[in-house]
Amino acid sequence: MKHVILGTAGHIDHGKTALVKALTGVDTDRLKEEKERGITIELGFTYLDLPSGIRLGIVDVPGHEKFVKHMVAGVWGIDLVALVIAADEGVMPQTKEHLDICKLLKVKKGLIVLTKIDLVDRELLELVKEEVTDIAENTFLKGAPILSVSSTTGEGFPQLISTLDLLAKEVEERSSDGLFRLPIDRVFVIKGFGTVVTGTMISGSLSLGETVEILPSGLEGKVRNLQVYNRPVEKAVAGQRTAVNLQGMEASAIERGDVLVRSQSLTATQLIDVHLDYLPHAPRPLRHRTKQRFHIGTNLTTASFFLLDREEFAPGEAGFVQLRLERPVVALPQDRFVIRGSGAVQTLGGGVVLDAHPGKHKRFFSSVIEDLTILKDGTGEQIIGLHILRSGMGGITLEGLLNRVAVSPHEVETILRKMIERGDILLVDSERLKVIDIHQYQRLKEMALDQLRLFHQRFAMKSGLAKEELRTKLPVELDVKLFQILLNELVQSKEMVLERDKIRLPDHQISSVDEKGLVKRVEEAISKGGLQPPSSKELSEEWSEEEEKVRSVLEHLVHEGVLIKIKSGMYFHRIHFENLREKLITYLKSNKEITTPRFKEITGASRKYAIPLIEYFDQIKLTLRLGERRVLRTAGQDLGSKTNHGPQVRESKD
Ligand SMILES: Nc1nc2c(ncn2[C@@H]2O[C@H](COP(=O)(O)OP(=O)(O)OP(=O)(O)O)[C@@H](O)[C@H]2O)c(=O)[nH]1
Ligand SMILES: [Mg+2]
Repeated sequence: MKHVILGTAGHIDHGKTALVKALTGVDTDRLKEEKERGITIELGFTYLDLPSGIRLGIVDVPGHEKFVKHMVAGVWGIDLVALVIAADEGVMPQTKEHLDICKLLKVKKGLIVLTKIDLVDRELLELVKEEVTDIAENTFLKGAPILSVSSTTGEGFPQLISTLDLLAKEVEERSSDGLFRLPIDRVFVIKGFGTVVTGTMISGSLSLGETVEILPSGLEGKVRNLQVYNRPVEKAVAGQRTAVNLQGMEASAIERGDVLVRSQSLTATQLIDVHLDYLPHAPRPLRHRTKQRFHIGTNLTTASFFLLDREEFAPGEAGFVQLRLERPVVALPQDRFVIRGSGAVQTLGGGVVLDAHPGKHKRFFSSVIEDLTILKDGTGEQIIGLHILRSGMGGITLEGLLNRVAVSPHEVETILRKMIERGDILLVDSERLKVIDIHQYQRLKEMALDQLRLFHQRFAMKSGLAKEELRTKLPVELDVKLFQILLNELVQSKEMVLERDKIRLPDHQISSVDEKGLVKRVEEAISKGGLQPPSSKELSEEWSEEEEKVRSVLEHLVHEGVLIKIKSGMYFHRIHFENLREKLITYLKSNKEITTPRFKEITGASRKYAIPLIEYFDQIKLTLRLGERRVLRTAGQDLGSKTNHGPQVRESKD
C-alpha cells in the first residue's frame, strides 16, 4: 500500500482542524487547553483511506503565530500540503508565513482549500479566489487545484476527496533504501509498554528488534513494538507515520526534536554548511555573526550565522553560510531548514544543508565557495568525489560517505565501483568499502619515500627502517590495510626493498656511505680498548666526528654482531667479551661463587666497566646475584655456548 502524508497549513481559526474532522471523523484537537481555547496547539495526527487505496497520513498543524515552531516540525517531511483559507477572511499573515515555510522546505505539491463557504456569497468567494491565485504565483502552488468547501454543511467534500486522491497518486513513492531517520514529534508512556516515540519516517526502514539510538543524546535501546496508523507491523518504511515502542529508554530522557536512528549509523553535528535563501520581505538585512532560530526536522535551536561569501544578506539574496548551532542536531545534505527571527519572531528564510560535518571555514575563500557550489549543484559523482578528496590521506568508508551525501547506499556503491574501475580512487578495504583519492595515495607514496630517504640520511649506518616505524612517520593515522597496499606496491615496483621487517631504499648500502672508513676505525678502537673501551663521545671528540654518526656506526656493528652493547654508550668487542665470559664461567665452576672485587680483578678494568659488565651477566641470566656474591645461574647447562646473550642485545634509540 502506498503511503502519502498530507499536512495542513493556514491562518488561525480558518478551519484546518474542522476540515480534517470532516474528512476523517477524528477530532485531532485532544488537549484540554485546545478544547477550552478552541485553537490547535500541538500537532494532530490521523489518516484517510483514499478511493484508490492510498493511505493518506494527515498532520494537522496549529495556525496561531505563537506555535509556528510546531507547524514547521509538522510539515517537515510531508508530501502534500492543504493550504486552508477561510472564505470569510481571505489571506491573512499566517497564510503567507505558512506558504513561505512550505516553499522553503520544498514541499513539492499541494492544493488550496477555501473553507467556510457557507458563510459567504458567490461574489466574495470569487474575490478570495483571486487573492489566493495572487499569493500562489511564484510558488509551488501556482496552478494548484483550488477547492471550495464547508465543513459544516459538507459541501465540496466529494471533489476534495477525489482531488486528494489524484494528487496522492502523483506523489513519488519514497525509497526505503536509505539511512533510517525518524525525527521525533511526540514522546509518551503507555502503561505496561513503556516509552513510545512517534514521527514521520523520512527515510529508510525499521524492523522489530532492531537496536536504535536517540540523537544527539546517544541513548540506545531496542524496538519492542512498531505501529503504523495504530496497527502493529513488523517493519515500517519511509513515508509512514510511525510509532515506536522502545525498550530500555526512559521517556524523560527523550524530547521532541531528537531523532531516532539505527545504532551507530549517524552522528549529530553543531557545525553545518548551508545555502540560504533570505526572503524578499525579510524586514532587515541579515548580518554576519547574528543569531537566529534554526528549525530542522522537528528540532529547534539557535544558530550563529557565519556568512561565507558576503558581508550581509539583503532581503531576497541567496548565498553560502556556515552555521554554528547552540545544540547538536541531526542533519544530512539536502535536508531543508527554516530560520526565524530571534527577537520579533517571523520567518526570515531557509534553505538546504550542503555539508553536515564540515571543518571551520575562512570567509571569502574561493576554494571553499567552489566546493560548496559543487555540493549544491554537482552530480552525485562529483559530490562523492569531493568528499573522498577531502577525506585526504585517511580515506573514507561507505558509512562515512552515507553521513555526508544525500545519495542512497546502493547508488553510492555503484558510483564508487565506477570510480575505482576508472582509477580515480583506490579501494583500501573491500569489507567496509573504504576508499582513498588516487592523488592523495600518490602523495602518500611520495611521503613514504621521503621519510625513508630522510631516515637513511640521519642514520646512515642503519640498514633500514622498521615497517611499523615508517607507518607512524606518515602524516595521518594510516589504516593498516592501506599501509600494506602502499608497501607492497613500493616493494613490487622496486622503489623500496623489504628485508625481514626492515625497509630500505634500493641504493642504500652501508658501505657506500662510509667513505671515511669509520666502520673499520670504530671496530679497531673498541677492540684496542679491550675491557676498557672508549665511549662514542670520546671517539667523536678524538676524531672530530658527529657523535650521532659514531653512534650509528656502533649500532651498526652491534647489529652485525661485532660488538656487544652492555648499556647505553658502552660497547665491547665480541672477542674480549667472550674471553671474559669464559674466564668467569671457569672461575665459577671451580669456586662456586664470586664477589664484585674478585670479578673486578679478573677483568683488570675499573669499576666504571666492571660493574656494568657483571650486571650485564646478571641480566643475560648467566649469573645470579645473592647479596654481595654471584653464582652461576645456569649450572648443569652447556655453558660453553656462545649464543646465550644474543637476544638481550636490544637496539635502543640512544
Ligand atoms: N460555518 C463554518 N464554520 C467553520 C467551518 N470550518 C470551521 N469552522 C469553525 O471555525 C472555527 C475554527 O475552526 P478550526 O478548525 O478549529 O480552525 P483551525 O484552522 O484548526 O484553527 P487553529 O488550529 O487554531 O489554527 C471553529 O469554530 C469551527 O467550527 C466551516 O466550513 N463553516
Ligand atoms: Mg486547528
